[in-house]
Amino acid sequence: MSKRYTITAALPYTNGPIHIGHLAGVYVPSDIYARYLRLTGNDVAFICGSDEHGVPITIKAKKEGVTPQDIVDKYHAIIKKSFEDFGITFDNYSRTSAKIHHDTAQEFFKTLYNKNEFIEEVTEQLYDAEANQFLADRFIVGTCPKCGYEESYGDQCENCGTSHNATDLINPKSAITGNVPTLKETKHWFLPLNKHEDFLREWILKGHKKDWKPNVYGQVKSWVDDGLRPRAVTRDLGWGIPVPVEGGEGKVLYVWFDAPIGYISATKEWAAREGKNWEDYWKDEKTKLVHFIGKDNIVFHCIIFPSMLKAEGSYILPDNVPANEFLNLEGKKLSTSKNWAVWLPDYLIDFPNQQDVLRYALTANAPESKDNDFTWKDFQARNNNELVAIFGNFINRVVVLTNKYYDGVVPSPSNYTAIDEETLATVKAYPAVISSSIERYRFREASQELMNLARLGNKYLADEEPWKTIKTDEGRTKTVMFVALQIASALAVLSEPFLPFTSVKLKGILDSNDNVWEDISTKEILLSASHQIGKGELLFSKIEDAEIQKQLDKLEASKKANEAANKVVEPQKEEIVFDDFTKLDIRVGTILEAEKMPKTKKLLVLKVDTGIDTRTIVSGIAESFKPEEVVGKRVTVLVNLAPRKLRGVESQGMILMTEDEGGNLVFVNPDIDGVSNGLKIS
Ligand code: B3M
Ligand code: ZN
Repeated sequence: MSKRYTITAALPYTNGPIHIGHLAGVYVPSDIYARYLRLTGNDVAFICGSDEHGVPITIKAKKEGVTPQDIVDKYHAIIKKSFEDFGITFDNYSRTSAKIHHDTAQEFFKTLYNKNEFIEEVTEQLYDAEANQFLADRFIVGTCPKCGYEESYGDQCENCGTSHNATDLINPKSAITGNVPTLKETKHWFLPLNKHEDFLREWILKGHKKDWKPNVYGQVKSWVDDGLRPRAVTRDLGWGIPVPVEGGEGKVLYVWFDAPIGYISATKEWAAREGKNWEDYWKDEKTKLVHFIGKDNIVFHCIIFPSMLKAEGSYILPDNVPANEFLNLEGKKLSTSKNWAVWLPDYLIDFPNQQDVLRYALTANAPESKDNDFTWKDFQARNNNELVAIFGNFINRVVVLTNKYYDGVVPSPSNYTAIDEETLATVKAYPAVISSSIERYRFREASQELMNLARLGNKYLADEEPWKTIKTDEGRTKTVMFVALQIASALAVLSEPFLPFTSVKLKGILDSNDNVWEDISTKEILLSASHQIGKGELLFSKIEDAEIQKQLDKLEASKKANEAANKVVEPQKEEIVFDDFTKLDIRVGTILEAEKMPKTKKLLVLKVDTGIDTRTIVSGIAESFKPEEVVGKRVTVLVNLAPRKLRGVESQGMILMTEDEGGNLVFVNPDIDGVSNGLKIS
């Protein structure tokens, strides 16, 4: 039954390009969903746009010495192009700097204002006197009151996801000057979330019944159970949408107030263009609203935005919010600022026309229920072992053999064997299997089912061996090739949500664009006898080790560059006089023996030849070195340090250590030819 869907994908901040984490978490799954729903005959508005307000953009602009408008113009264009390049089929990709959005957001604010849905209050807010600016959101960092993370932002802790007020932070510091902020009075409008607690509780419980993901449900429930408080929805900032009511001069809407309204403005813009009624997509109870987001956006989409919509009164609420967890890259958190990422424009330079490979690798390994790791090795394996060896190989064999045996004309089958019947029946069952996974937002599972269909095709050919029967049984060969061509046709249609570029190519190769999703299970024949197919072309090609190594090298280089840029060199200690230095007696030595100090984690007991004597030194290096690793090492020893007892063992000196680039302990190593133990370092 055809239904109306409004599908939104989180509006990316326009302070940088987008990377594989964004694609895996939000844009590929939402695109699979939207494509699938369109293919199955539904009325879909798939909505996104650039989030162009908020502090990160002003920070980036400051850093680059340009205006915030320059920043958003630049990245809006780059991001929009990436989405087009990767086949993300938004019906509208708008931007929050658009007039229609400013108008819509201001109108929304005014409606709530007129309905007395806000609390208007003069409160003390954090202020940076030197920068002459109020500090909110990312302009302020401090310790999260909930989890203790020391670099929490003013509005949200990136570590535990909690959303809080800037004044809740412990030890707050200005991100602009590093100063400890002062407090200064200012008027703001607050959305009293506490007032919506009962509604949220009931709605979320209802949501749970409808199978929200446990991670989403759990987070939301715990926030509501903790008790909600009023949240300021305006800010003292120069960049954003002006507050449209009296007393709002010089203030703007909080970015998280305006951004979700961006979904509505973008729908309006699209509807006007397409001659549709936008209200059908936002105000009709029969419409299903689904928000695709990453897990750090859950509170905004499941608590704040629904409270806003509820307070406004005329909108529907989300039916589901299938938030994903995070994708890591080679074992480490993706990070824009640390340049630990695979940027989409860069990917396409190194892997031109291979969008589907990335879409597939990210889907097959999507962080649906827990954080997951993207590794280049896995990417290579997904391509070589699945796309090339299974999907591509099957299609290639079918097309090559059809061209070879029948000049590309689909042969007529004769009687089906039980295997043929069973195979065709299995093909017919696939749309329902894949649909069921997609409708439960299990895109990984769905992608694996698609691959299973290609596997079925491969197995069928391997079992029936048309390349053998061609010599003995023409009729049988025709039947087998006919069945195989039906499987290829099914793949051309069912692959579309996941591998859209491949699907188009495959339909071109088969010269058939006639089938829709449900045809695969209802039609007896998908590709008729005597239909002429086209010439083959390879759908996928093998990715060599060298290409993967190049990507790993790139990451390594970016890690090094980042470490160099962020090296915090400790400030120099207090000045000393020469006599102070000459008091230190530092010698070259060799470790002769080493053993762990019993019942400790950190300590090794070393016997060291100092050139003067052989003595015992207790050193706190056991977490970095095994005893056998250090025996024979040349070391630098402070020999005239007053002896000290550690766990009952007298330590007679100290081995000098430092850290390498990765933060690992290393010896200050005097291993220079011709230098013998006991030599003084001066
Ligand atoms: N721009 C946050 C983000 O990119 C934010 C999403 C807005 S969705 C309305 O993570
Ligand atoms: Zn926290």
